[in-house]
Amino acid sequence: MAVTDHVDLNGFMEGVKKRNPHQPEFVQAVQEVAEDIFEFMQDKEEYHSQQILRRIAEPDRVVSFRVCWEDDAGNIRVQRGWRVQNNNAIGPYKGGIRFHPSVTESVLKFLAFEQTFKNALTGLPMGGGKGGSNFNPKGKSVREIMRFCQSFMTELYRHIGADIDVPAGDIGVGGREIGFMFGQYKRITNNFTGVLTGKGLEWGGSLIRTEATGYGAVYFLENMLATKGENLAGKTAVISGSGNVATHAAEKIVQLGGKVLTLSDSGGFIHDPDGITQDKIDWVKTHKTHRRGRIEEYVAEFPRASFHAGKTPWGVPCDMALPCATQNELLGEDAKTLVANGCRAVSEGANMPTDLDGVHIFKAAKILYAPGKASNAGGVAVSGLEMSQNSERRSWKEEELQQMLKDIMSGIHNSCIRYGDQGGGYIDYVKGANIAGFKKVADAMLAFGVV
Ligand code: NDP
Ligand code: 2IT
Repeated sequence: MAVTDHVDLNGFMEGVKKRNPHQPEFVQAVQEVAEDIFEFMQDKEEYHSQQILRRIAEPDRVVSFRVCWEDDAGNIRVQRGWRVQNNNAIGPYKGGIRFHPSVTESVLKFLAFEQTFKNALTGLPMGGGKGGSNFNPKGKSVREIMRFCQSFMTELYRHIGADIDVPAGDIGVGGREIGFMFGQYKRITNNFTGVLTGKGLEWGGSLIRTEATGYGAVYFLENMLATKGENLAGKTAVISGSGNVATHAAEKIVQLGGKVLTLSDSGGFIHDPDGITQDKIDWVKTHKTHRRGRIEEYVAEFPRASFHAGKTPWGVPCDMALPCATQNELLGEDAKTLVANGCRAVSEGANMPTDLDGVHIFKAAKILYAPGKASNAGGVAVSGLEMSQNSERRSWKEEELQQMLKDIMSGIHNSCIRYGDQGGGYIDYVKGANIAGFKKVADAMLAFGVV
């Protein structure tokens, strides 16, 4: 017998809370996983005695650094940057970079923890990491963003590498920011290597990386509906967000014959009863990305739509919901409303958009509910394919990549069924994703001994 007896779930979570004070998002993410893993581990002594979950819930390292930059008016600004390297048991650390004023160490630790399971689910050899800064890109000029990215990379470069840690984009970080960061990395190191993903097609990027997260979330939704003998045709969808993930999820739903009713941003949501068609999605993409506009301006362009300031879209009756903005944007009350209104499927494009109450409500209602670590894994999966292409120094064709993305999403769906099938036609996708992701990482860690 080990020196200490096994703690139960409550005892384990008490320890996590004590060791991570004032980090509610991190504690929430660990709790959601631990609820399933403790059940799974009941008869698996080795995972207990080797303290595997305890070790995964303690990042390998958290690097925190100062980022100084000069704004257009000549003021010196000071931001905080981080890289959380959670676990590299199955491959180099891999995960996005987020620039948003809400970024804290807790947010990045939860994201890096989630990423560890998500990346394992893809079947590709990638560990889990996440980085970012509390820098707010809103209202900044392109030159200010460039100076910030360069300063951020001036510290980050020493912690990353194609076989060490490979960052990518996330909220507030798209192709432009990846370009500025890659340029600075190359300038400092003189090394042209696949150290970031989400790169431009001319300089080592992969086709369909931009679309992959949103498309993948819809492929996962399709897989879930197929278990009920259904498809997307004629079904209504409510989507939050209007960034990379939301607009590409909307695009794929429209392509597959569904009708998208809403999009949102931090100012509120728009409801278009006629459906947000491809030309309207194109308008939103240009408006949000290139003009850096607000979603409320949609109603001036498409007057049959309405704007609902300060609100989330979950009260709009729908068949399917796709939260694609940010964490904890869909609360217990929203989950109740969606279920009461007849929503049958939820596919998370964002990371941890549903709070713990909401997760429990979706599970109790036994609807088709996919957690982000399963349904939004298409983005990082194509990032993994970008890494492979960089290593091989070649580029695959679009059709090949599309097929690989579809195959990876249905592989994740199969893993969820394998560990989450509760019988009676109900699949607990949260449990399935947690156990399948955990098992792969845990078994690798067992092989390495106590490190
Ligand atoms: P973008 O920056 O492209 O878009 C983010 C969208 O979410 C914007 O519409 C933004 O509105 C909205 N948003 C951000 N923060 C908040 C907030 N606090 N409250 C309300 N709305 C908010 O980011 P992505 O589309 O890339 O990311 C969206 C989600 O998807 C995130 O959870 C991310 O972690 C996740 N994800 C992204 C992947 C990727 O490949 N990009 C991969 C897997 C997951 P506003 O314009 O007002 O800020
Ligand atoms: O949350 C995520 O999976 C991402 N932001 C994408 C990470 C990646 O490395 O492509």
